[in-house]
Amino acid sequence: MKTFYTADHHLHHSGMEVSFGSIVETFEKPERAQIVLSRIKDVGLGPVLDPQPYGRAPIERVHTPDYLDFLENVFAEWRAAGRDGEVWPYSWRHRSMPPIDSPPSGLDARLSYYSFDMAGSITETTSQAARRAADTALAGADAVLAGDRAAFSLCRPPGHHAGRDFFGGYCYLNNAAIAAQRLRDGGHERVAIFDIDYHHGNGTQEIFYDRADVLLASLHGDPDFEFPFHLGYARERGAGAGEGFNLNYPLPAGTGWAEWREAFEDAHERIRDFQPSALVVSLGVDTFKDDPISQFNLDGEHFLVIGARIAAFDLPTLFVMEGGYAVDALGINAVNVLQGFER
Ligand code: Q9C
Ligand code: ZN
Repeated sequence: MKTFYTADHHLHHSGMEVSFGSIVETFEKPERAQIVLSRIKDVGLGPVLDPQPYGRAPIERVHTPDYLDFLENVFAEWRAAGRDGEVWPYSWRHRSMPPIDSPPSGLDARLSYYSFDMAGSITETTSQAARRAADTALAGADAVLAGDRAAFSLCRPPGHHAGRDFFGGYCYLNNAAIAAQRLRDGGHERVAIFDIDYHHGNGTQEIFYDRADVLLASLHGDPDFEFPFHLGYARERGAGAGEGFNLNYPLPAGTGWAEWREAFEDAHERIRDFQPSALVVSLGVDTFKDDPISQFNLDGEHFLVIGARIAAFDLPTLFVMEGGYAVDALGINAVNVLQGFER
């Protein structure tokens, strides 16, 4: 299968993050995409293609124009305010404070309006990198629309925590959602998103929550103990027309292959019942046993089985890279899914 990739992902690199009270090098670093790319070349998965620039229109099918403006301009605003370093939000609207529905004018208040955490910062070129990751997803969707059985969008930064108008969890633009919408706009009437990243895809859930044309199934660490903490419970099943088209599988810390696979097979069946004509896989491999920020116990060989079971849908399939932070094994694990699919 074709891989879509651009070296422009280097335009995003938050230096640090706070992990359990310590300042550490960010887990979401450029080496992640490099190691996946080199594994793709080592195994000869197929051609590696640079995505074209798509402009804002296909991204605005998912994200709001005011949020895109904010991402583009906030770094300059930060500097103009006389601040050094990268752009970081740091204070959010607590449940005791009444919700608002339009952006405040002050810089810091607006930063919290458009975010939900400080997993990653906004650098001078983060918006450009995120836009190129979205281009990477769109190019993969277009390959599938053009008739490819499958494609891999090697996106970085990742996307599934980003909502219509907010960033968080290392994510700025929701690459998988942008691709799913592209498939809808290209003629697929029902698109399923299978999110197998370790974390709940809260951004993807927010984007499609009231829609019946895009089904989201997500397997993840139970939000009672795991990031993003506030969303991802099984009781969240969609709203209005979208009722029943959002499926969450929260799983306990320590989940191993047998239990994970059972949830995966249940989701697999529900996706088949939905009868989609195309599939987007939010491909995180942070379910790996040695992942430094996660608590599931999948092994390298299991990713081959996952790929084979995804192939069994017999659907045009777009894989979109999400998380995975055990960098040494990341290339093997992610590409195992793709090789398992092709076998
Ligand atoms: N102490 C994705 O996998 N919190 N995002 C990390 C580490 C943020 C994960 C805390 C995790 C975000 C795309
Ligand atoms: Zn993740």
